Amino acid sequence: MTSIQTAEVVVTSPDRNFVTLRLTTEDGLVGLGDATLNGRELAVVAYLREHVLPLLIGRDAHRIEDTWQFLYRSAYWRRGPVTMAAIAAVDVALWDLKAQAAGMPLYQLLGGASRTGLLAYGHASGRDLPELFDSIRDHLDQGYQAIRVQIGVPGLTAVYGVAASPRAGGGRYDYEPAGRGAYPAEEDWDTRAYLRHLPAVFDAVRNEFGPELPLLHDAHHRLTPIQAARLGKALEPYDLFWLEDATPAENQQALRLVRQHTTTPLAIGEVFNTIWDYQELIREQLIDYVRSAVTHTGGITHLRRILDFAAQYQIKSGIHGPTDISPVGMAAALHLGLAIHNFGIQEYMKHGTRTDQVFHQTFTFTDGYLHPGDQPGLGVTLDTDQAGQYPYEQAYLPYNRLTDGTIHDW
Ligand code: EZ4
Ligand code: CO
Repeated sequence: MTSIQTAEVVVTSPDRNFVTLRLTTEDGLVGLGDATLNGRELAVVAYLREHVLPLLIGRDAHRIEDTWQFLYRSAYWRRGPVTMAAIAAVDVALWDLKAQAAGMPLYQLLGGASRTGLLAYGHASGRDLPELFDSIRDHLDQGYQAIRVQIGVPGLTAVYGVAASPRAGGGRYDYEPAGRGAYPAEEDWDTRAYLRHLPAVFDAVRNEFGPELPLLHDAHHRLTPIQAARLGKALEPYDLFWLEDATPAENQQALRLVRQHTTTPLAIGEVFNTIWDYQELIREQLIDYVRSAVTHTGGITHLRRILDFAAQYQIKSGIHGPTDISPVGMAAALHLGLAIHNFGIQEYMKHGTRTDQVFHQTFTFTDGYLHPGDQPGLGVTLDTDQAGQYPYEQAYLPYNRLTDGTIHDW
């Protein structure tokens, strides 16, 4: 038995807000877990500080499964992003500790490497085609070998995933950080305009960059099932790696209709948080990729369970990895992705330089492939002095209105 000695939550905002759980054991090891829930960060902080951390002191750090079940079942109130992000942080910190105690990189405890590296995709975007092409070239120059494509829609002023200015610091398209301020930014949306525009964009991208480059697209929950079916069908000639979040999937049966109409591969799940959210999607093979983050889905223990279930149906991983996943959450995704058999692709955006000063990482990105590195544990350390220099800042995700003013999914 190795007991947990201290448990604390560190909130820091170097380039955006991050919530990190930091556990220490009696033998002096430090384990980290990511608990960042974009735009609702302090809810998870309170859940951890008020309800979870007091339960951890004195527990055996090596009983990961038992601790997971204890936190999930003893709360009585199950599931939900806040609960599952809090459990995820504890779970990942315990895996970090166990792997450090074993003197091995975490992926070794998950079964060892199933591949040499993890294919990553980056986010290219532009307000129009010339900007988009520049962004794709910029990503190819950085080594990316798979690219998500998002573009402005004529007549709309702001569209999800499209950089407001073509080039932010260091070649990073910095549209992701939630807008800092006391009220969310408003964006506009017109589904018919989007559906008219997008196939021509993919036609142009294929003509410019050829047939081989894996291309992805995120519809960000905006379409009805019949609209999603139409888009998937229209994009078939352009051989997408996946179409993501074509329609909101609280209603899992809605995907049956989309599936019947298109062979474009489908990815879903970044807003999901348990295996139950995927039950019909996986069992009926309605999707091709699981988008859950380690950070939002109960940690390595629970996401592995989902991915093992998915493997029985030839469904692969596409673990969520935007910049609102901290380097701790990203490292956890990389160890898991390296170990499982049904790895698909890993989303990866570089964090800003201040974030890299707060979180020291050992994972690498070389020629389009990520690797978690071979340090014992997760391979990420938190510089608490640096973290202390960037206090929490209130920030909200944007929201969306149709042209007649109706609030829409964003
Ligand atoms: O908008 O993580 O595929 N990636 C995404 C992300 C989400 C943000 C929300 O916090 O859709 O960029
Ligand atoms: Co997405």
